[in-house]
Amino acid sequence: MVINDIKITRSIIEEYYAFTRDFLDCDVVIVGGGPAGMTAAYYTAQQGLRTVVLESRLSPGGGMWGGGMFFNQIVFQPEAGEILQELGISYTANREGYLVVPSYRAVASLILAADRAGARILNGITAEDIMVRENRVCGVVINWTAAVKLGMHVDPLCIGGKVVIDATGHDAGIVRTYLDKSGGSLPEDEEERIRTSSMWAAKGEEMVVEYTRFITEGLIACGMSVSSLFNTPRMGPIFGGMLFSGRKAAELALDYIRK
Ligand code: 48F
Repeated sequence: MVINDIKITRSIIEEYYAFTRDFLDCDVVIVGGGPAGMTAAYYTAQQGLRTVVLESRLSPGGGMWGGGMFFNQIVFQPEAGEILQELGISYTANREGYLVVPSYRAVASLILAADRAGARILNGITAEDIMVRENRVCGVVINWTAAVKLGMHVDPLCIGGKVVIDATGHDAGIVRTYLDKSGGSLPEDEEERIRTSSMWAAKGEEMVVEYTRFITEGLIACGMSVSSLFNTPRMGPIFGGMLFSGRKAAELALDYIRK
């Protein structure tokens, strides 16, 4: 074959257009491609929901690349084995009783699982705002991360979804935008909120799943964004809670959409 530069360019543009066109108005928009968002994407896509993951960086994976303090091993509690197997993430059970996976394998396998389930992953794109109709979150406003970072004056586009999942990690950027704009507050009594966010992995892992929930109509928080919003204890470098939270977010989205 004689390689043709123009055909290469046309292939990229046409494929990207085809890749995104049918997902501009989809079932589930997941903002953030870390472990929680990718797990949610796997489960919603696998159930046949049209799912888009928006990731502001070039590489999805979020905080999973770095393991603990750059030691690139990801630790899961044994209860996460069932999800790891379903996602096709092979692991070693170590003598401490934990499941361990090199971070690059964990991230690569998660991305592949979500992709094979049918999720569309759009990287290098930042969700910078939300769309709300009749008190229901129904999509996000997006722009190229490069344009956002350079402060370029470029108008954004948008992606509509029946459910938006905030899986943005510590930022909880989508929920905070919603709270800022609506003047709303989190759906919990003050008393119920945990006031400490210091390290306590067992409690943190439990609470991140318990507090994975709808913040308002059409908007779910999952993963580290839940911990950040509800000040739950830090779980540090254990990741099972992120997978369980992502799976719970997917189940909530499925119930909501099927009602
Ligand atoms: O931070 P991140 O990995 O969140 P997570 O999936 O998992 C948390 C763990 O990695 C770790 C932990 C484990 O115990 O504590 O921290 O909840 O992934 C969040 C992703 O969202 C992207 C960000 O680049 C990262 O990859 N992101 C954040 N804000 C936006 C966004 C945005 N506005 N638009 C698009 N992507």
